[in-house]
Amino acid sequence: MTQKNFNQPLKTVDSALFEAIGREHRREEEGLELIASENYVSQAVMEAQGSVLTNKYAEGYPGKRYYGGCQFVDQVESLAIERVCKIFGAEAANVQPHSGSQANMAAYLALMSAGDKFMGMSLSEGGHLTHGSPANFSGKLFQVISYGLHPETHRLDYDYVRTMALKERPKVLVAGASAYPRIIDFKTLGEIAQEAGAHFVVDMAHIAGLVAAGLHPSPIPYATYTTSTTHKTLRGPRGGLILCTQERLKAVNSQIFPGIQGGPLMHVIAAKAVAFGEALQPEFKEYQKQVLVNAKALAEELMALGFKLVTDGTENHLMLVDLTQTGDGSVSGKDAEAWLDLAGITVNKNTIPQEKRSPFVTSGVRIGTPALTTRGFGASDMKLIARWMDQALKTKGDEAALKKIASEVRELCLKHPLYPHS
Ligand code: DSN
Repeated sequence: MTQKNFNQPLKTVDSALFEAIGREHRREEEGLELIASENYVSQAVMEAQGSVLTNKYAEGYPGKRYYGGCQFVDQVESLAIERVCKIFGAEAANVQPHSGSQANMAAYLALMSAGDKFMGMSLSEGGHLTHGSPANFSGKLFQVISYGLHPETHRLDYDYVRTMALKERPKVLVAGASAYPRIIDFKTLGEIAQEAGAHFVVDMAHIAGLVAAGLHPSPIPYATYTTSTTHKTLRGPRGGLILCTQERLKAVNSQIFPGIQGGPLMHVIAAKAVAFGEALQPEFKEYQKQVLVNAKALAEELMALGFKLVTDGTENHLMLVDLTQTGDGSVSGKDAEAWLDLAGITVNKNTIPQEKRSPFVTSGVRIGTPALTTRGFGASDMKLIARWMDQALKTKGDEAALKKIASEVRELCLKHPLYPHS
């Protein structure tokens, strides 16, 4: 070996790194993870991601690579493609996107040129950066028409989307959200796109696991391209994917490679294949059902305690608290996030419809149940968690009171161990 310690474990060769990872491990074990876009992967997914596949260059696609020695990574990528197509009933897939953003970029570039017009949900009303935010490539490269929520119901305003689409005639209509607690009617949006002569692109990142389990309507029959991340409700490694018909595959494949990416992360693709295999098991459906049961239980208890939720509830894995109408209305999303963090409860501050504060402060928090459900928490735990959240916000940041909640949180969490300690 040319490198000293080549075969030694991290623990013995790099204690600074080992300890930082250990601290994160402890944080994950001892706290309540309620960030709606996060989840915990299985040991098998982690094992695949930590495998020798990280060593391999494999530019190209299975059977058509620009490097030798790709016979085994071809098997890995083919398995991932086969499994994800089976999960979603899609004809074809690209499993190489390093992230959801890159999946979206490739889908857009397969359908549009710079300067073309598309419609997407605005970030402040629940959309995603890549759905046309001026700070993102999507808002810089294309002309964007944003749509939001109905000003009173705070639900998607399909009539408004139709009116705007027929008036603006975008090349692409993008659907999907990062902070929307209701079912999205992909059929109607697909029909609107068709009426307007636009392609329909769906970013189902948040709800992919629910779609996989048949618990949210699927966009596949309506969308030219369906994109997703793999690490949210789908519970795989951090990454992205694109689904489409066989006919549409070539265009998007060439946008991913050589368009915007070079060598695929084969170790991550292997981990995606493992997660897709897990999503094909009957227990995955049971897991997703429980995600919904838990979200409903948490939402109901929070509302019973006086929390105002945007749209007064949830039909998916997440809810959005409107802090302007909760308690005395003075707590910002930033404060709530910080105080809950001290109590061992991790959420993220989030804008609410018609937000008046800046995105760094906000008037809301977004809460989701995928991670805790993976850990085996049930509806009665959700009630307890809602009460802790209520207590935490009422402390107004009193550190001693928050630490007391954190110790109760820790006690509950230790009853649901995640991974073996290294
Ligand atoms: N940043 C992600 C989320 O938290 O929803 C979206 O990609």
